[in-house]
Amino acid sequence: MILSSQINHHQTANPEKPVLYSFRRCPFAIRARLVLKVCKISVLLREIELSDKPQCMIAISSKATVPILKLPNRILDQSMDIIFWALSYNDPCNILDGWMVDKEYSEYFLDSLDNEFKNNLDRYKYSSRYKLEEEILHRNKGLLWIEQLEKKLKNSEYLSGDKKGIFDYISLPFIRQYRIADPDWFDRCDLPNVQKWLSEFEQSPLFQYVMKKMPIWKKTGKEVEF
Ligand SMILES: N[C@@H](CCC(=O)N[C@@H](CS)C(=O)NCC(=O)O)C(=O)O
Repeated sequence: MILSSQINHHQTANPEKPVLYSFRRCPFAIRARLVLKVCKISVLLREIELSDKPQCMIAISSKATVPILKLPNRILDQSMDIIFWALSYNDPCNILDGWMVDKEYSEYFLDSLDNEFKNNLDRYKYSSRYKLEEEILHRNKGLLWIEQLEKKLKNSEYLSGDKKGIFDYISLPFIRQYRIADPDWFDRCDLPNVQKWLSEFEQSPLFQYVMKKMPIWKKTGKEVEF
């Protein structure tokens, strides 16, 4: 539940505080909110609807996707730019450490997540638009990618090692979305480590916090101290 003291009427509050345009269910926005929270960076969150975007959001980034972080002197309109900016500002849990160990692998991981896996996820998730065979094809291609995570999680508790790090935070929201497409099927798959990893994450106070329902800024004029 949002406390009334956390809600500000826009234009009046903290003009220098970063403003985050966000959409609760968007996995790109979720990963940005997760890392901002881990980095203890406070922002004013403006919850949007994808079907009715605020003009001022489109004005600062014509591609108009969420998340967008408006800093006093810069606009960051890619989730990974927001994440790297946050980590360069404050990384109290050293979640970036794993990224630096093998940068080539890190970049491959990100690229295959954001392109190959996300592409298959969309074609699986929105399969009413595609044929049934296509749904299964893309579900299976996505599963192949998740099986690589399963192998990693056999050897270490998290994708980033013995504590949660950047690989976990950037991928968990997408694996969650994959599960949501057909939870019964996902829970029957032979993915015990991924299932445990995902379920622990969904129950964590951090995840509960970043998934709190927010008032729609355009409709209510209310932005939330996040
Ligand atoms: N590459 C972008 C992708 C962001 C993205 O595609 N967000 C979706 C929502 S999940 C969006 O805003 N889509 C625009 C729309 O549906 O109009 C990032 O990493 O931030």
